[in-house]
Amino acid sequence: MSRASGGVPRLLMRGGTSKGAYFLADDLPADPALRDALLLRVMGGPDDRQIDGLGGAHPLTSKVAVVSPSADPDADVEYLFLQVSVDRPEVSDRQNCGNILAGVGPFAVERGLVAAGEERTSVRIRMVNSGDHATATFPTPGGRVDCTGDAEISGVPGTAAPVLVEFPPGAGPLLPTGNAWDEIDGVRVTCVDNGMPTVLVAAASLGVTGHESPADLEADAELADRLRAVRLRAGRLMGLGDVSDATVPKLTLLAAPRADGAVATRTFIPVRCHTSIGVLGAAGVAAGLRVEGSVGADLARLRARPPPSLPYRRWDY
Ligand code: NQM
Repeated sequence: MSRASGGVPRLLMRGGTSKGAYFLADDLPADPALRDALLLRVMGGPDDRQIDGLGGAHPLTSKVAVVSPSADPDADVEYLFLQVSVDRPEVSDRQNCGNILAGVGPFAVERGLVAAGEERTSVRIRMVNSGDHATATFPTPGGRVDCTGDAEISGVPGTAAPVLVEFPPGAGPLLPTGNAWDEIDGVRVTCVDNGMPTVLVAAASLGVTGHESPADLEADAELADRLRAVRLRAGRLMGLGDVSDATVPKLTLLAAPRADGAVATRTFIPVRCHTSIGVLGAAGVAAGLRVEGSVGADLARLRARPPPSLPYRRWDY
């Protein structure tokens, strides 16, 4: 039997390559300290195995969405993303999450915040962490959410219903330092923010290929030290202040692709290495590579002319 989670209704859902617990804001304590204490208990932390909760013992499976009706004329619902630390008693709202975003629309229909259409439903979402907006469209045949479908993504076995997520241009600058590249500790980086503050680095400039497994990269202590130093300096350059305890910016190693795709990536989020890639992180890589002179532009196999909406629109599942 698990420790008490207060009988709070929640849905455990996969969004893209992540998994999390989705709550209605009204079902959680309004006081953030009480809410966070409850969420730590629900997810089972702090504990390396999250043995007594819903978390999957990795940051990618220890995520929470808090959803509520929106008073914003451009949104149907508000989505607050919370990262629940696995091994520390911490819950952070300092970043957004595009993967968990993919589940917000279906959740809003399931929990009665938005009425379903007969074939598909679009839900306009305000992302509380960043103030940005997104619209998610997904199948609702016969007015019910249907999670089955034939859409596939790397990193997830099987197939599921597609969720189309559209992002209008964000308010902030794409290049927070104002430069196509900066040099930190002798390493050239491109600092980009297309919904997720991310530092792009050529893997080779840190002495790795970028094709190592996430486990091998995580085990490289020298690499971890260099990444930490670069990230702390980049955080200040990006106007984020002291990021030593923050989960942003992320650090993405870039390499030429070995198979299909435009570029190979390995992203540190920021200590563990992502086993796939985040949605907003990928939008940052895609937009960053289009900046003339950016790090990685010479490694990527880019199409001559991108579709006009490429940086802001993508499918997620
Ligand atoms: O970049 C994990 C994930 C993410 C981020 C992380 C994400 C995004 O769930 O949009 O989804 O970077 O902490 O994959």
